[in-house]
Amino acid sequence: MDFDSLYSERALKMRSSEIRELLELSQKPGVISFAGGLPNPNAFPAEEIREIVNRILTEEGGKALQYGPTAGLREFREELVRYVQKQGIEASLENVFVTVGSQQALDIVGRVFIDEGDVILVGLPTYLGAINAFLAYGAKLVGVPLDQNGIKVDILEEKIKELKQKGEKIKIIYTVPTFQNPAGVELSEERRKRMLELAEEHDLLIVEDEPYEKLRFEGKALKSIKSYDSKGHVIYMATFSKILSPGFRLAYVVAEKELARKMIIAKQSMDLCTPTFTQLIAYYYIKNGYMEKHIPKIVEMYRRKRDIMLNALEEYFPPGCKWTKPRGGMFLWAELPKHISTIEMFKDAINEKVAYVHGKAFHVDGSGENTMRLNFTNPADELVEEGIRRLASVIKRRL
Ligand code: PMP
Ligand code: G9A
Repeated sequence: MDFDSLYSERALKMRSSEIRELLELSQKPGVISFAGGLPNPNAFPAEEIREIVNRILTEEGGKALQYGPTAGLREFREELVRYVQKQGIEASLENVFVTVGSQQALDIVGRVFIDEGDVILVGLPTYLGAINAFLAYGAKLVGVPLDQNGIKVDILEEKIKELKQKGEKIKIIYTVPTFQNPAGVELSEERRKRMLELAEEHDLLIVEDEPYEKLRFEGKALKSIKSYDSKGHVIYMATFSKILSPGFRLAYVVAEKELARKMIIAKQSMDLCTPTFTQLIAYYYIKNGYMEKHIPKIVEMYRRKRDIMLNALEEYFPPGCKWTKPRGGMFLWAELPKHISTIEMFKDAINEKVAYVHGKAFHVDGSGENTMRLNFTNPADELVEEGIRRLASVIKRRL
């Protein structure tokens, strides 16, 4: 049977994710993995969750185990409205809906807004899961370089003008403003405002994807682009994966109400509803004030791990390597001398029992072959140092 002839055009555009493929390899015994964006298992608040689950099953089992509304449980959405309002985002119930992780929200964005050839502007580098979700809908992805302050908005503006002149249909600017995945950098306040102005000027949407903004180790919290958005250009999304549990598969979107309605309709045929059980757990977790107390504990743990990684990089990495010094989040980004391919080097790394994600995976223009992403949150403290030591010896052999 020739299965290939049965696939849809869409399926033929789907690409496998290096991160997902690496997950199994990097979880092999003895491998120290800096690959996946995994929280540390000690950051999961199992005790509080046990207490909440017991109470839910005793008092609200009928609701917790039942189907729910596609947009999410009403009480949870109401809590989320209060939660985002505290961050300066103006929202009411009809602006907020719950999704199965922000990965689903990205997929919904593709489904609702993208026709074959529509342009989405993304960072160089950018989050691989977004690249793959958008490509599956036939998006044309155009990269804009980043620096320490995030996407370079002057180049963004040039690209928009250039693409428009060529008659391209630009729809979306996709950004992870705070502690970006993969580079760990932060979009400055000035650039946030400028990006919104550009979206307004050129009738574009901004997809503001913020899994990491609450994982701030130092510096002043910046306002989200959504909080400046009075005209409905910004679709904001945030997830509970990095601050509570990725196994819950819970995230939420804040969008202008017409857009939210359309996105909820798309979601209806994807999953009917987000699991009610985990929504209720997260609802009580926030409502009981656990979240506020939990986040500083994770921040402390992850700050320590970041410092261990930065110190180990200073100590072991050979001259000619550079890396970012993230002020929060879960990743840093390393650049090796130009002639080293982190794709080719990967097999040596696995032989030495250390894993990373090669940087080319995050570049929509095929560049970045001498770069890599390092996650510092998942391994135990002592393994962070040992892993960098192993990686350094692999690099030195390539020099
Ligand atoms: N967006 C970004 C930038 C991410 O880093 C991730 C997870 N690594 C996601 C979306 C998806 O997260 P989830 O589906 O677990 O909410
Ligand atoms: O395991 C995943 O796919 C979620 C993490 C994403 C990442 O590593 O960027």
